[in-house]
Amino acid sequence: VVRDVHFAPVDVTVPVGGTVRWTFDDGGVLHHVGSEGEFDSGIIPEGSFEHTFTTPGVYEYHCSVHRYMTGTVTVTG
Ligand SMILES: [Cu+2]
Repeated sequence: VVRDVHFAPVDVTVPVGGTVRWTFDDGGVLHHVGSEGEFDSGIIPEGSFEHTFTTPGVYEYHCSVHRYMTGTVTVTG
């Protein structure tokens, strides 16, 4: 969930093939989730964004509107 200018939880772990959904629920405040070369939600005020992870690794992502908003997705093999 994207709320209070924060990702909650900040860090998640999923198996290969797992999908992570970010739900934008911050009263219309514009946010974004993106990981260079991996995924990019665009800047949106509400709704949700999903990405399916097909390669193991640790993916750091951030909100380009609020650079201090960061999180990680760990994908286990
Ligand atoms: Cu943001």
